[in-house]
Amino acid sequence: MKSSTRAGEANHWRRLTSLIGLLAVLALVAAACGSDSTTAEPASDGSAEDGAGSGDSDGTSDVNDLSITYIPKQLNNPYTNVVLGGGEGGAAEAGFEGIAVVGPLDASASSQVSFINAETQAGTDVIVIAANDPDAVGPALQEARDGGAKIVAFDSDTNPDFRDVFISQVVAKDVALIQVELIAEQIGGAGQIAILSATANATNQNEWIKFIEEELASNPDYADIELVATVYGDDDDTKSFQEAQGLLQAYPDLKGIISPTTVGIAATGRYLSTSEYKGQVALTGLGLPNEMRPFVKDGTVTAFALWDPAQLGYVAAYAGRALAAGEISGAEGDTFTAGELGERTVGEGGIVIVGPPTVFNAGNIDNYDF
Ligand code: RAM
Repeated sequence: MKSSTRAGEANHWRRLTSLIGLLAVLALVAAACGSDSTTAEPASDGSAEDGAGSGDSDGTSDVNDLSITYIPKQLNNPYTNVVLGGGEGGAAEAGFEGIAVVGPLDASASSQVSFINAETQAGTDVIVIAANDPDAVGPALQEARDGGAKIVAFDSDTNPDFRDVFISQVVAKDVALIQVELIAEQIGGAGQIAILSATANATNQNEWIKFIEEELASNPDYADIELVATVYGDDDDTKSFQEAQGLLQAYPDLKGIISPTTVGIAATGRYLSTSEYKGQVALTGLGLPNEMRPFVKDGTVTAFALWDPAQLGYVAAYAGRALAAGEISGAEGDTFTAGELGERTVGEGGIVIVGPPTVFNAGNIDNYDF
């Protein structure tokens, strides 16, 4: 897929997704208040019409007229839809007047830059971003902050220099450990494994992979497991499918695959389920229960993990509100109330943890609908 970032393409996607109901809340709110972050015109004095440009001198904004824009890694990813469902609900509940979602169709390093710039131009008060690259988005985010915007990273962090807080789904090391435990169990503690990741730049996957490698190297329980390859499906379904196929061809003795991305694990599940490797080569990682259900039912997959993606977007909205209202600065020890999820504390490094991961298997997968 081309790494096009044209605003027209984004608008097309936003209209399309609104039409099919995925961004229904956004459409309603935006229509009601006339807010459209990519089309807002600068005021005649040259400052932005709304939000950051009209922020108070203490760096906070009028709390009754706040705008928030979500910039996910990519729009065409089912995981993104679940996260944003929670985000839009949380933003409306938290009292944001303008709520928008913009973003690229692919997760390449610089694909979000033009979207950030458009938000700066529009004077958006809070930008919530899942960074495709920790540094490529840096200068654009810095410019947004210079204009008064608060930056909430979620799902995939930026370099911490460029954001106020990072809303992390789960403690990063725990995400790694759970996947190592699952694969070890599924291959009987010995043999070759591979990782099929998202993009090579993704901060979240790279953090988890680092901990996976460390755990494999240091825990004697895993001494007989050999990580033979890490490949990247770029969170593109077709590329992920092909990478899975390539792994099995290149490593005939492969016993298992960890795919720490919902796109990668679903594509790999699809490949394995109709191949001779079904039930022979284990597959685990991070997946959406609704996408993985057929592969659990048909015996391709035994168990995998994830958190509740909607909560991630929801907590990000409340963190953004608390930042823009000047209630928190993102410093360690700051607390804010995340609606019905209750009080959250900003931890070391400006990180807010949302919740524990869940392991899904044949026994519980039907209890989940996302
Ligand atoms: C994919 C994305 C996302 C990640 C999930 C688990 O949808 O890479 O960033 O958090 O997988």
